[in-house]
Amino acid sequence: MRMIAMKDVVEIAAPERIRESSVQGLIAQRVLDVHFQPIVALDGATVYGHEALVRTPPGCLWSNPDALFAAARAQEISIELEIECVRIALERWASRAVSGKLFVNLSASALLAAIGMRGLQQTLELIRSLGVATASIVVELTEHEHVRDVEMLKTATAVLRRYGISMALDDFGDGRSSLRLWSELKPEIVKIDKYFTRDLATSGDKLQTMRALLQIADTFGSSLVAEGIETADELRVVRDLGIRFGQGYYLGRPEPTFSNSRADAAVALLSEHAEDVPAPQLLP
Ligand SMILES: [Ca+2]
Repeated sequence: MRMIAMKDVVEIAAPERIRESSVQGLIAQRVLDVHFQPIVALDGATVYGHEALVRTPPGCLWSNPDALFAAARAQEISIELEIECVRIALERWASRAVSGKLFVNLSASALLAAIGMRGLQQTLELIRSLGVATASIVVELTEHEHVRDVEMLKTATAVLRRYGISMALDDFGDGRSSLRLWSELKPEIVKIDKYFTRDLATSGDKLQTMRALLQIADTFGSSLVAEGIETADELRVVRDLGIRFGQGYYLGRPEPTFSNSRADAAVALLSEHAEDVPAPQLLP
């Protein structure tokens, strides 16, 4: 007898859910899912971790995460949605027994809410019950340009670190700079916005910006992730600059499973010796 998988139940039920117009309803029905995109260590072409990215069910009113989060903001339920996404990510991660780091996204507001007394204990209990090591979790701080209370965020970061959880600044350079936050939080990781990766091979300005960011990272003890790597040229330049980690379609798309799905071409490129790669247009 064939067992009915949860996936089948969700698909059968989908026609009912396309009429769901409340984000709260989606959360209550537990129909949201996450996909995982690899973050690759560029020195050895190994998968360092995966970022969990929320996905809506087939036929949902909001077909992509941006639309879902816009609706959540309009319905004043953003924080609940963010925390639900972390819960789903932890459950999926634990059920697949993957090695490496799990990157989850949280805004400062959601993080502070989750750190609130009951919230943190509930989250820690969930992590413990799932058998996930807290040291494998990296919180990507989103929308950090809106942070007003840096001191409170520093306290929250200290609490997370006490449990072995690392911090990352997400999408750095998108919008107003959060350089002060970088200097105060000293996150283990800073993810550089894809704007700076795009056409990096042919943009002297972006190249100099990346070099400056590497110096800042060195000062504050952070490692960089170059986001949005989509071409061999971008990967080659990012690697040659000495940026430690990369993420983007060229290295692997978000997938429902963990396939260590780096493109063969990317692995081959990363295996080359840097000195063998001519890149004369990059020289100052
Ligand atoms: Ca992110």
